[in-house]
Amino acid sequence: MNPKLRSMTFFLVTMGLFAAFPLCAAAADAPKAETAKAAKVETAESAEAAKLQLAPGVRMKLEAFVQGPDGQKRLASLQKAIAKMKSLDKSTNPQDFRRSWAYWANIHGYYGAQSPDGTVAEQIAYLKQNGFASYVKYYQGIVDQTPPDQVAKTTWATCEHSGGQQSQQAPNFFLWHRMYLYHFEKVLQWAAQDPTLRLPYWNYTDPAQERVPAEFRATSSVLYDDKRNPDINAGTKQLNPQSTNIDTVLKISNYLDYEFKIERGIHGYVHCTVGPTCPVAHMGDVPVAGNDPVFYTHHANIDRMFSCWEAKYGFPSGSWSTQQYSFPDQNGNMVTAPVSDFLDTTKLGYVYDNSTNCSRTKLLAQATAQVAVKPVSVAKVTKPIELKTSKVSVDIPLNPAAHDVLRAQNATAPQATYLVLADITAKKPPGAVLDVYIAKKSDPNARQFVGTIAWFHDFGVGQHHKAPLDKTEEFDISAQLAALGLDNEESATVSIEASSGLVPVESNTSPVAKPLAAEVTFNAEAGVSIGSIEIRQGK
Ligand SMILES: [Cu+2]
Repeated sequence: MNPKLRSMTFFLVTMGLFAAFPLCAAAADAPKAETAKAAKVETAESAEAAKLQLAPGVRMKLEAFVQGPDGQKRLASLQKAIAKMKSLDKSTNPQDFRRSWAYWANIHGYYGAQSPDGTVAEQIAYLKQNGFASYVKYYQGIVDQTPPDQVAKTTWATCEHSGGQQSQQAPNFFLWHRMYLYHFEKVLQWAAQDPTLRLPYWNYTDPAQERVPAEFRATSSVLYDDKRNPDINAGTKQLNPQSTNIDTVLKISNYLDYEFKIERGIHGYVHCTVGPTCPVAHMGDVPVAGNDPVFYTHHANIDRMFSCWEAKYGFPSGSWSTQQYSFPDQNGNMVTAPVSDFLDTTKLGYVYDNSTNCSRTKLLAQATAQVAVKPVSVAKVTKPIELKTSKVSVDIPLNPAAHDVLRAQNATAPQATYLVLADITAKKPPGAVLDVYIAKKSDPNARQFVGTIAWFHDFGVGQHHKAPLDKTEEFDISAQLAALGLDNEESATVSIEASSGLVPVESNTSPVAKPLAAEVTFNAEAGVSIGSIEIRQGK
């Protein structure tokens, strides 16, 4: 539409809205009818909204979402919405483009000349230079994006992930993503013409739900994405149920601490293992992760973990809560709001089917306020540990004083004991996550799983201008120590093993996942180094 015609139409529409006298120009009839129609839709929508406000919609676990005849309707609605959004990917109509699949992925991140993360060509060159040439094929079909207008310039590539050591550097990981999903869900509802549609969540914190849900693995489905680990798409591999256990993290009452642990832990782990690896498209590479439909079910579960924390500890507060973010709404208009508007999901019209019983065991019941006692170093190895091969074991000597602390720990458990891996660096992406185990030196086979270190957001061409990687991982090992009983041992053995992060599907019943060294593509050139390993009581 040329500018003259546009202002003419605007004038006529305005007249249609506000003029008390009838318009005589025949040309005015069309816009007037449009306006009336729009008003009608508005009314219907607000009536619907009022109804929904009384009873917030429920975001369900995927296995319940698809259950029974109603479930098939919900699934059809979700598929219809995504198909509709994808059909708008190349729309030149700004309003429709803002409701497209590509646009919403771009809000999370994108490649292009104007992107802070660089171009597709730059990322491909980065992969080739870093031993990841075999993964270049995953970038087939991914093209540079250009923000067409100011709304896109404001909203694209705005996702909040912490870029450094301190959680304070990105205190709005949870809330940015909650806003993102909120508006995304509104667009889904518009696209499916179904105001009851709510995002399902991938319930992988339940050990029975570690596979990518079947609906997302059906190759003919709009929910399918071929840019995932092939084994996970084939359904032969699944997430490691030990890496998705958030029980100890749920005990953290400090909000920013909890957010940081979830983000760097389970959130990054799921990204890198669905991967196909980090930093590779889609899920493993921040700038393009939002292109995979499973992204939104993953983040719905992360948002639920935020709700789990809120249900236990109340709404968090802090100076970060005035931070504002902008998103397009379902009509394509940009809306800006502070994150404090998004603390209570019932006010947003949704709740989770489970946000009060989030742990596998009843550990939450023990989450009493921790006594502030000075942290005690139980044992420490300060010589840097280099991962020149995919596996390394380190002995941590335990002296009599250490035994005393461990015995006292077992007796009264005043506070948790942690395994702290400090100053973890790598020059290149390792291509594998690291699984950490602890055992008695005298009985290495009876080892206990400690946790997983993933590299989401740590590598990729966009990371060039960021500070060098240096992270510290801290795992609560109180339960593992209780199981092992180290209080008479000369030393503990900590093993660090490169892993795909996935386990065979049939291992569901096995308590200790077997390592998958054979299938790991560990980049030995990555120069992974761990500055020190410490067993520490308290923090
Ligand atoms: Cu994410």
